[in-house]
Amino acid sequence: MLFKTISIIGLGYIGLPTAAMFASKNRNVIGVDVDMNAVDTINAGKIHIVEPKLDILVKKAVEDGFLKAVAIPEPADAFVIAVPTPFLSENKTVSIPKPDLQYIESVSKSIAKVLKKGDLIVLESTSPVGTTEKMADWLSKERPDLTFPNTHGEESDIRIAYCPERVLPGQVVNELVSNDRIIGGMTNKCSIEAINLYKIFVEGECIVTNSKTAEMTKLTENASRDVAIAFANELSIISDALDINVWELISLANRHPRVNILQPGPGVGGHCIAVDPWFIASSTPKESPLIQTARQVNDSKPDWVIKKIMEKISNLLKLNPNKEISELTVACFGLAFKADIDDLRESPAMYIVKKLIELKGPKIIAVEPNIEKVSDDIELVSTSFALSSADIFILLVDHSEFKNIDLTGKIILDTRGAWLTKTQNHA
Ligand code: SAJ
Repeated sequence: MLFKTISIIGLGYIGLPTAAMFASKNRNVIGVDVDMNAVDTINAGKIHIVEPKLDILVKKAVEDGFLKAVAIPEPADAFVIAVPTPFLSENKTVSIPKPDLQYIESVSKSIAKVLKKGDLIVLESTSPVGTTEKMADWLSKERPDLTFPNTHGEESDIRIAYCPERVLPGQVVNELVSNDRIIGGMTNKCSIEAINLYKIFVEGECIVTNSKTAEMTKLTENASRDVAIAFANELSIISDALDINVWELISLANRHPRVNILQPGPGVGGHCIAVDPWFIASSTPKESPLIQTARQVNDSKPDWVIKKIMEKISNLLKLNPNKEISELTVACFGLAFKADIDDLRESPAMYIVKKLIELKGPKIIAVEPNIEKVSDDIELVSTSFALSSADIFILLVDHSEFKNIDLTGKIILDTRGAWLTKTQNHA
């Protein structure tokens, strides 16, 4: 199959760069999204998300006539699905949140209408194990005139594979090309077609497995990172109790040839690592105590940081008994979920700042160089304003702009290890 026309469903952080990549190889790409703002922006040759180098790729693809965006699926030779898999809305009250597959189900129903014999469908969305098989069931119910791999194996009219995305936000354009790809075809022919599709632009290796193992591989990658970060976060709490500098501790332990501890922080954010481990836990709750505990350790870290900030405030008030708490100002540096991006999804820094504001204690100001406006309740200020007006300084995100700020003699809480020297415990 030559894949003259390729449709990408979902034009977000993964779908849009993938669409632009296929278009850069002179394939006709039809991007589909329900968000009309995204559709109109892309058709104007612009982008609605922040990702380095993507603007140039999309502009060229649209100008050259290889990329267009639409709201309703049109016929194509291959369909790549990159829509979100959030939690079910009732999940805030249950201990193990369950994934919500409604977007994948509704996309399956809408592309079913335009399918023809020989088409390939690839699911890229992070999904619980078994979702690809469910998708094949949804599709075959919609189109009884076509055959699918779940019922007709190698002889099916339609090929289906699960091929997870694994790119790092901020480096998506490079990683899409260079990363290895996991190809989880429902049959061998499905895998061969999926490899043919990705080889249009992927320079990394395409490694074949079945769809369930491919689904689990993606979840395993992010759960493994979550567990590793939880270990670092727990070490930071232990070190604080024992009056040990955790950054020095980790750098010393990492001198061992087989030890590689990650960095503690104020918690784990983003829409991947803070979410995906629950997809394993929700399907195997009894078998996944370590993964669940890691989630809980990382999710509880922002509240621990708030407790530490409150300790700093009460120590300062003890030294200045004539001052009221409302006369103090706390400056929080960084709101994004990690360094040098503008993404606020599941950001522990945002959680901490919002909670501090709710406490109605000291005045809270925030510095966030990558975002112009957040919400009415958060007062964004410049670094120099924060330095001249705050009493306590909290580093929540280690953006490049913050690394060389001179805070000599100030009261600080450094959750990222960028301000404290390797041997300094307190400030
Ligand atoms: N973090 C720490 N300490 C560390 C590393 C990270 O506290 O040592 C925090 C970050 O500050 C952030 C969170 O973890 O809040 C997640 O950041 P990240 O850089 O680890 O990962 P993401 O969410 O940007 O991207 C991850 C990547 N997965 C892995 O590295 C296994 C990426 O390759 C995936 O494609 C992406 O999830 C995804 O889409 O699933």
